[in-house]
Amino acid sequence: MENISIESLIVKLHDVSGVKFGEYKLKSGMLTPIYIDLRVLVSHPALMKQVSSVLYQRVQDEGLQFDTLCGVPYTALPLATIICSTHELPMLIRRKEAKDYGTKRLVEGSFREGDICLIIEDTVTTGSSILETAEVLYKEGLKVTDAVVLMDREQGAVEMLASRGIRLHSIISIFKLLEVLQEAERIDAKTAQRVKKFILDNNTFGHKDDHDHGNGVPATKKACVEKNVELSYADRAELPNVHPLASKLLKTMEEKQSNLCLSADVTSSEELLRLADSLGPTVCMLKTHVDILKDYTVAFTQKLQALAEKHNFLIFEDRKFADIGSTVKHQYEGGMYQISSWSHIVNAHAVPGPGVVKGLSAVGKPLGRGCLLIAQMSSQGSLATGDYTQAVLAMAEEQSDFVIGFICGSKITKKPEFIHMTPGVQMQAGGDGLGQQYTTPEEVLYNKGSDVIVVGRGILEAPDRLKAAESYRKSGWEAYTKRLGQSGQ
Ligand code: 5BU
Repeated sequence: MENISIESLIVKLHDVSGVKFGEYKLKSGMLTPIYIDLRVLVSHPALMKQVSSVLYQRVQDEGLQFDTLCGVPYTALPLATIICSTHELPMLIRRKEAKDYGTKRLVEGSFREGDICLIIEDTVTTGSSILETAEVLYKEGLKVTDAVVLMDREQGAVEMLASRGIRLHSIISIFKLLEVLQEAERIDAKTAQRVKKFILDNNTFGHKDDHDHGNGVPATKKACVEKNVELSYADRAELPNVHPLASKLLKTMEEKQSNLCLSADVTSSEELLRLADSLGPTVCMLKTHVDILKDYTVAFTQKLQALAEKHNFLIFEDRKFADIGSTVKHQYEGGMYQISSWSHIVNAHAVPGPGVVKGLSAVGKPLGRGCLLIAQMSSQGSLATGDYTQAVLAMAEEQSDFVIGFICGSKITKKPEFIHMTPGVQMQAGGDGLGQQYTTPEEVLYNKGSDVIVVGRGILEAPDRLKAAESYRKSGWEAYTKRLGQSGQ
């Protein structure tokens, strides 16, 4: 099969006006600066074939299991037909209206009770059209576990569908689309920025189109989704798209009632181990800078791992990888520190481009490790702002099988699978004279919507470290519960 690059596909979709920029009115009456309408595809058979082929490729890459396949009417109907015809798969057709004569079936085709039906869609905004189709299928006794979509406008569909038990696999994110079209000089930076802002401002779980479908989802969770209410750490841990390591972290946070990560910036390994043992019970994560230790040994990492087991916290080596993929692979796996062998989480700068994540992922993914991308920094004059932060977000979304979240000052995405971690935290706002800027736990967790506070000197320089850690844990937890309470949980 011809190998189709997503980049060339995006440009072709723009060529045929499947994607347009300007000012358009949505069904809801809202004005949007981007309009995606893939109905035109039927007039471009070669492109239609390519779209069907990337959709099917995704189905295969994900190893999705299903008995039959259904396209959301009408645009995705011919796409599903091509896929099914090419690969000889049984298909179902969902009627939009039941015929008022004859059998009055809403779903045409043969199937058995309990069959799994995979949904194919061209574009999603909030996910309501996929849900509508799924509900018609449920009524016929079919099951829906997954949906594959070409274009995701990223306005809450993943979360909304996840809360109803459907995993959404999207091929082109809107941020990727903008990046490619800007690169191809189809749109200017201003247009890209305007669209990004629109998307971020409108990325909500709740939407006018998402009415009550009453499919047996617990009332509270449904209400959360529809009223744009935050999910708890425990709920997020159960989301179908969540990375196993992020899920483990979220569960640990809930269990230990701690969203505190200790930044154990000490230079003696013995002191670090003592800290890990005494403060371990109060933290969900312990962050290291292994290269500041004056006496590193392999035995140290073994002891640290044992303490992480004993006190149930994750280890995060704050290595900030920032080289080409091939080099970071070696830095992560080899050298004297062999970071991948003992650290659950590492972080990386996005400066080199997606290759840095690919390189790290090649080593870490098979080991079940995860990575945080540095989307913003706490230091004064940081260059990681604005468009850069948005590009980091897009990069994370592209490789969410390894990127579990971000280092950032505030929440940068509403996708609940991603973890937001914020350093530069002390009880009193201020700085350290070397550029570090401090914000309080309350500000970070309640106002800025981050998930984890990273505290170093606020604890390390306190007269009683355990007491200080406990007070950061408590104040972090209170800020989080206040935020949940505020949003109606
Ligand atoms: P502090 O003592 O709480 O200021 O330590 C903060 C830690 O977080 C320290 O290890 C930094 O290297 C780390 N850090 C940070 O402060 N700001 C950032 O943007 C990033 C990491 Br990324």
